[in-house]
Amino acid sequence: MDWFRSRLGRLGGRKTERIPTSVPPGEVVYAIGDIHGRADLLRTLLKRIEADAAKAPDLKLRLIALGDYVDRGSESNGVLDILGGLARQGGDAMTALKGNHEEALLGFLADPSTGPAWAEHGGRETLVSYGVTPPRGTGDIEAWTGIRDAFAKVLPAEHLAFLKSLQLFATVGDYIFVHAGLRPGMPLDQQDERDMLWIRQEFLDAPVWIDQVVVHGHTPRPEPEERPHRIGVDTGAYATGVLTALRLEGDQRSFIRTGA
Ligand SMILES: [Mn+2]
Repeated sequence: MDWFRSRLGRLGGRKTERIPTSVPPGEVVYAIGDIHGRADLLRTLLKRIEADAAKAPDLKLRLIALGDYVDRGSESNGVLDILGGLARQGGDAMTALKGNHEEALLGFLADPSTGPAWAEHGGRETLVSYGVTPPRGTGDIEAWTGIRDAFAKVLPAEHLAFLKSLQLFATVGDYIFVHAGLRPGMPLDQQDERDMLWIRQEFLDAPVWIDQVVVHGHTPRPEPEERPHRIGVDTGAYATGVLTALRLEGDQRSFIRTGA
């Protein structure tokens, strides 16, 4: 892929400079990183966001959740309750994006043969949070069909409606919000859903190729990661206890987080 990289380098040309980026005047945006079943941290972070927003009551508030709400942590049920409620109340003030783990949950509802793989990547904890006990080991397809049916029965209609409402990306001012990232070298309208939910290194290491900055989750880091073309907000909440939100106002950026 050397030809591709060198071409991107020519297109980019601004490897270290920060692109001038801002959100529209009069708005404050909070973009929340990967929650992964940590309803406790989400509640704490939302309180901190509420306190921060109260300092500037005239600004129009926008919340953007960057996906991966479920799996791994023990309270996926609780997380979908909170976010679904915000989405129903919030109108255009609340944007919830789709992560690869929401895709996996919806995939399991459609096709129970995906159960063992999903369970192994954190879906087991999601099922348990809804009171459904998955088979030991991989189990057989009949067992997983039974689990799918049991899960579909207990999953609240509001949770399912929320999961089906998730967007792939959002733009505000000079920022693009997406769960995993974008395929380097491609304009936004030619991006593929699979890349937006799954891409890692090719995006993370890419030079600048568009005039916007991508705000994303998906790849956990000990600290939020600010690069010329992207800002990574996933601080591995389910394992670290640190859930992070990026705050944007005018051309200013800062971070709000749980934990120390
Ligand atoms: Mn992810």
